[in-house]
Amino acid sequence: ESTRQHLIELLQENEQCYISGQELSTKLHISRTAVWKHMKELEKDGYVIDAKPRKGYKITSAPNKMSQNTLQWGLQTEWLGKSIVHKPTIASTQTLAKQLAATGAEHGTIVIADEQTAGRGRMQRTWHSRKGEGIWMSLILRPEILPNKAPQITLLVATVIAEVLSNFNVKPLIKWPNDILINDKKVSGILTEMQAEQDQIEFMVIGIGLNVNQSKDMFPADLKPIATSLKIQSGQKLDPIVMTQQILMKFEDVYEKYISHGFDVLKGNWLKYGYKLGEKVYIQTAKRQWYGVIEGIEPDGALRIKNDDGSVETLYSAEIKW
Ligand code: BTX
Repeated sequence: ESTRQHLIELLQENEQCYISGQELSTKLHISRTAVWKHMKELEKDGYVIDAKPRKGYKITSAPNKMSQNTLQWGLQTEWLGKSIVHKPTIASTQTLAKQLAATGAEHGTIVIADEQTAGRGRMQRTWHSRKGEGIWMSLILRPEILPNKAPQITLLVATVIAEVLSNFNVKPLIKWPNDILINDKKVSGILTEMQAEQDQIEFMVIGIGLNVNQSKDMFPADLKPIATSLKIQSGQKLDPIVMTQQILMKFEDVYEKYISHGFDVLKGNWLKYGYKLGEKVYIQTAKRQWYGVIEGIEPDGALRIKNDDGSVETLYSAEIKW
């Protein structure tokens, strides 16, 4: 951990009061002049620092430019986001996160970018992710669950995003398994990838794309009819840093509940946001295609379908025509 990182952490712990140059110097093992120099550097980055003679230093505001430091400033989590890799521009956060995970990145590491030049969706589809318009991030997890339970984590992420969005006066719905819609348009997509052995997950990388501040005309023509942003839907411009922090804090909380109690405790939350519950949809699997009514999800996260002949079946993966 760098001195600067440590300095920011100390200042954050003492957010309400001043911390003396002497104390910082002792804790960081650097001279008081070096402390002062670091403060000047922080100011250059947009931190507003209140320095009082005989009292010390206090940060009064963090810059609103996304960085590892600004994301960690005010992020109240135990393990999620303790390690953050932020890139102004990148091909895909997902690709970098997978590389980092394969070379030992710790559980809870986050890769986030202002812009992706080759953002990906499922099945080689592209994810439009322009500079500063949304949240483009990938979370590295090493859950101690069986690989066949991994899809539950996608559902968990979807409920977390839906819950955070619902704080902004909008009605998000989860289109099973991995999209979040508002007013029938996609505001967020989740991409789950993993590396596993038969009975053990080595790592999962969860990609989250969330449209935050686009206005209608900012989407390319092919996306205009199907995509939306939180700004369009809520009428407010939102701070991607704060939104990211809210998602991470909520995620850590819900993830821990999930790990200790299983998916069943989250089922009710998912059902609050389920898209087209009780409606008939067209379902395609590798073997057949048919119309069925979405009844809900099972305690393990599988989709529960009721067929015309009254029979009920559960699906773990399927393409659905909504
Ligand atoms: P998906 O395959 O379900 O959805 C991809 C489809 O969504 C595209 O084919 C297009 O029709 C539409 N689409 C593309 N961009 C957008 C957008 N910005 N808003 C709304 N609709 C769009 C969903 O895949 C999973 C997407 C995950 C994206 C994250 S971002 C961080 C991480 N890095 C990365 O490369 N991907 C993930």
